[in-house]
Amino acid sequence: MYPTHKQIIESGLVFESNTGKLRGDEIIEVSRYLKDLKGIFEDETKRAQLDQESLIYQVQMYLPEETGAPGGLYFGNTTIFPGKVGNEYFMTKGHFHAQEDRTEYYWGIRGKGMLILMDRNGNTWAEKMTVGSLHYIRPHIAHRVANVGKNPLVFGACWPSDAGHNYNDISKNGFTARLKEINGKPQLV
Ligand code: S6P
Ligand code: ZN
Repeated sequence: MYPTHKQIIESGLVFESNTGKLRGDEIIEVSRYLKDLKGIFEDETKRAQLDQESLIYQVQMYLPEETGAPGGLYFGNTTIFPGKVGNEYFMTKGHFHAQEDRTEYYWGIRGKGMLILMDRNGNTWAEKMTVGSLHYIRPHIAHRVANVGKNPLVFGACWPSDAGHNYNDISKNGFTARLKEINGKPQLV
């Protein structure tokens, strides 16, 4: 309902700063299980052998504008559970934005992660994600996050309502480097 003049109201939305959880009537939730991540990890044989019903990550989103509307902002969080497929950490699918010049903020809320970034020239690098770290994702940069810790990783996200998602390029070609645990440490190889 649209507010009337001089009315004081509740926002109806809660962002729990310590857990990163969103609460409100219009929050959308998406869960990604191992069965949804075919072709994402290097060792597809290993992925197929593991329990397909394992929950790998969950996303909460608040999408107050119509998809594709210019000028709006979307807000969300992602929780990635700890684990690996072989020596590759559990991670999000990763994407470019469909409108590739659209940018995004990520920030660390809980746990330890790595934001993996790739440009159109095939350079891949990563930013360490920790509680309170802030990450600006520039135009034309593919992004995915891996949990490199022993506890769930939670991070927040804010992106334009006309960004959209291009998952195709990543599912076809992947990133040009993979984040693996080597000698007990995360390394891009
Ligand atoms: C949307 C934003 C996040 C991701 C989420 C899951 O632009 O980057 O909300 O959607 O972290 O990752 P993915 O790659 O499966 O969409
Ligand atoms: Zn994005």
